[in-house]
Amino acid sequence: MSHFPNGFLWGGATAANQYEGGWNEGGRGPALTDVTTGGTVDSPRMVTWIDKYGSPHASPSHGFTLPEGASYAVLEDYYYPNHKGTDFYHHWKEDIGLFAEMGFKVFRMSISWSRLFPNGIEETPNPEGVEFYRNVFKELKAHGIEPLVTIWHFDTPLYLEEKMKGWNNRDLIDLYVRFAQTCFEEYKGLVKYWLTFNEINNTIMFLDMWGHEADNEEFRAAYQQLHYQFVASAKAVQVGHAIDPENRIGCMICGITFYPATCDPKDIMLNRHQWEKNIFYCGDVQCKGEYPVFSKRLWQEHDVELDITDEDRKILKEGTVDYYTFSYYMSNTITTHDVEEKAGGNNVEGARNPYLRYSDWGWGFDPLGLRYFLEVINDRYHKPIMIVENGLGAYDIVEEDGSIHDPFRIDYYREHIKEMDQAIAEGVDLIGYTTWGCIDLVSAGTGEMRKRYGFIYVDMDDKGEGTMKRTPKDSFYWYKKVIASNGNDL
Ligand code: P53
Repeated sequence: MSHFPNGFLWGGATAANQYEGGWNEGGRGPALTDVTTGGTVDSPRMVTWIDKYGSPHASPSHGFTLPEGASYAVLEDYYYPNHKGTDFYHHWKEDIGLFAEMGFKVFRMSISWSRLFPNGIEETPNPEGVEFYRNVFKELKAHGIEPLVTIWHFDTPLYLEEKMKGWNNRDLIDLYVRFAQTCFEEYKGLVKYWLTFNEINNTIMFLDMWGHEADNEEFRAAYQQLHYQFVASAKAVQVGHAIDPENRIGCMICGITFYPATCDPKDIMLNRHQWEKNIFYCGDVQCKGEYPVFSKRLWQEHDVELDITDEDRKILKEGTVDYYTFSYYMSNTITTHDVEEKAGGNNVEGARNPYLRYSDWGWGFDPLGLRYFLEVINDRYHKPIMIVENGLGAYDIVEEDGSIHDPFRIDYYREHIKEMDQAIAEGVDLIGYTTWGCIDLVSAGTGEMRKRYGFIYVDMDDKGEGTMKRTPKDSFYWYKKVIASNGNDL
């Protein structure tokens, strides 16, 4: 018998910027993801813009800052995969029907900020946008599916990025809170589970990657942006609870399990500090309501002097989250020694782990690492936990008869679910599981379509061509069985 409790929230996860499309329909304004091109595993996504003399440019999106006087632009010679996503905007009824067929108890999605507030600064929301999500939530409810809504998933309105310096600006706090408050008010009674910021720790964790060495100034900016997001998140928690005490509002951390490559004490220490910087720093503030002691060391490393007020500290204290959620795809192995073989892959650091298999995008298959992460987080916070992303990005082949066989994906899930089961048996308070990209969508890291995660195939390629037809893969029927048996039939 499995150990999944009755009422365990099985489901799938998506994000507006990668799935919804309809980027210029229904009164929606643009977001940064709408001026970001597609890339591949080894060529970066680009941000497109025009300088003050009107000349067009494309720059690697990672670590990009818009020069003075320049503006973001959609340029003719480029393709922007997020414009269409996989078109949830026009397929939501059909897609929700398919999720219901799999037996989903919960569906994770995000609300596009610029669909409700096209420039982010409006006093009142765009009614067409408000209505779109209301219909979606009603449809989910009609199928007995609980919506789990991410308020911010990588898509700050472009206007705020361009004209207000994005999250470098303290004013973003109030604009975000207005957006969040609108969501809580409009969808009261329809949505109960909320997440304030997707993978909030990426700001620090990925700063120093892809051959980019961030300097102190960038680290200072990143810690400051994070602080404003923490305050915005904590305020949103308070507002959300005041509007409806039934609301359950969580944090969302990019969960990577870090291992030391050797038993050299220097590696052990580096690994501990890696967990603190990349994983605990954000979780501690959002779950415990104050900066952990080790923050001092992290700030000193980069001469950070935080703009933080007494009022901020009070808000953080009074706006702790109700539950902890995280994404989990892989572990990383790190060391102070020269690395013989690098892990490679996008969004991956450190050494290749000889005990693991790797995906085509270089992500290490490590189900036990998921249990490790669950145990650590359960011990640290004593709050309910949800895994809100997990999955395997892989190439799918459509057979001549139109079927898609994805045994590798089924294996991936089976092994991770076994470890979840074991964690629950040990007492970990795991309440839900939403697999990433339960229907194929655009990759965040590379902008590709061919990196597919779905139980449902979408006919759409990297150039944006295809019919958008939805087809269940073998994993669709497998996951349906898993849910129906509450994790017994794997
Ligand atoms: P893609 C890096 C490492 C782990 C998770 O990623 C990450 C990232 C950022 O790319 O992001 C989350 O699409 C994120 C989703 C994203 C998913 O992981 O690059 O919350 O938006 O799609 C998978 O394969």
